[in-house]
Amino acid sequence: MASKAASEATAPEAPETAASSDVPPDPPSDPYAPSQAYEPVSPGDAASGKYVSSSVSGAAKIMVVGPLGVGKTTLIGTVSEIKPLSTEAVMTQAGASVDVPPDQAKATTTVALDFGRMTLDGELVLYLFGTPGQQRFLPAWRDLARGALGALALVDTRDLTASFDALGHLEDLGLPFAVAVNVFPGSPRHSDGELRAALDLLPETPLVSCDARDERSSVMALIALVRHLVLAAESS
Ligand SMILES: Nc1nc2c(ncn2[C@@H]2O[C@H](COP(=O)(O)OP(=O)(O)OP(=O)(O)O)[C@@H](O)[C@H]2O)c(=O)[nH]1
Ligand SMILES: [Mg+2]
Repeated sequence: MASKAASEATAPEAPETAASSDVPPDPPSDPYAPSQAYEPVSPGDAASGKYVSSSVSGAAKIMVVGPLGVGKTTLIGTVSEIKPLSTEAVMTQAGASVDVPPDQAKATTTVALDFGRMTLDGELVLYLFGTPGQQRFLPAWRDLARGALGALALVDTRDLTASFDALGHLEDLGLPFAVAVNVFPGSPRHSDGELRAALDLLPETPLVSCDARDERSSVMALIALVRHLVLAAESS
C-alpha cells in the first residue's frame, strides 16, 4: 500500500499530446492563418462541382421568377450543380384564401428565395436566384434583383393571367427577360403568336417551353435567356 501511495504521489501525469482527441489544437499564432476547419480547394472539389471551375471567365446573376407553383424551385433544383438553397415553408390554412396554387396538392412554398449555380460551357457561371411566387412578395424583388443581368420568367398556361404581375414587375425593374412555358399535364396548348399576344411580349423576347423537372429543356431555356442578354448587350 505504502509503495502504491508513493508511486501515485510521484508518478508524473501523462503528458497531453496534440494527438489527444479531447484536447483542442492550439490556435494558430498568425490570426490570418487558415483555421483547422479550412478546406483547401483540390482539383477533385472543382471536378465535383463544389467550387467554380478555374476555366470560368464570367459570371451572371439571373432571376427565376413567376407566379405561385409555376416551378421556380423545381427548375433551380434541376439545373443546379451545387446543392440548391431553398426556403420552403408549409402552406398554412391562414393563407388558403390568397395563396391558391394551380396544383391544390402543393404543400410547401418558397418564403424567401431559392439559390443555385450552373456553369455554361465551362466558361460562364450563372448564379440563379428564385423568387417567392406570392404577389405580396413582389416588392421584395427590388432588393433580390439588385445586380441581376436578366430573368427567366416561368409561365403556366393553365393560368396565364397569374403571370401578368411578374412580367409587369420585370418591365418596371427594367430587367431583360426570356419567357419559358413550364408544361404541366393537361396544360392548354397555344401557338407562339397567341402566347405572345396574351402576354404582350416584345418581338425580341425569347419564348420557349420546358419541363422544370427535365435538365435539358431547363438548361435550354436558360441558354435562350443568355443569348438574348448577349444580343441586347451587343446592340446597345
Ligand atoms: N408535371 C409537372 N410538375 C411540375 C413541373 N414543374 C414543377 N412541378 C411540380 O409542381 C410543384 C410546384 O413546383 P415548385 O417548384 O415548388 O413551384 P414554385 O414556382 O417554386 O412555387 P412557389 O415557391 O410556391 O411560388 C412541385 O410539386 C413540382 O414537382 C413540371 O414541369 N411538370
Ligand atoms: Mg418555390
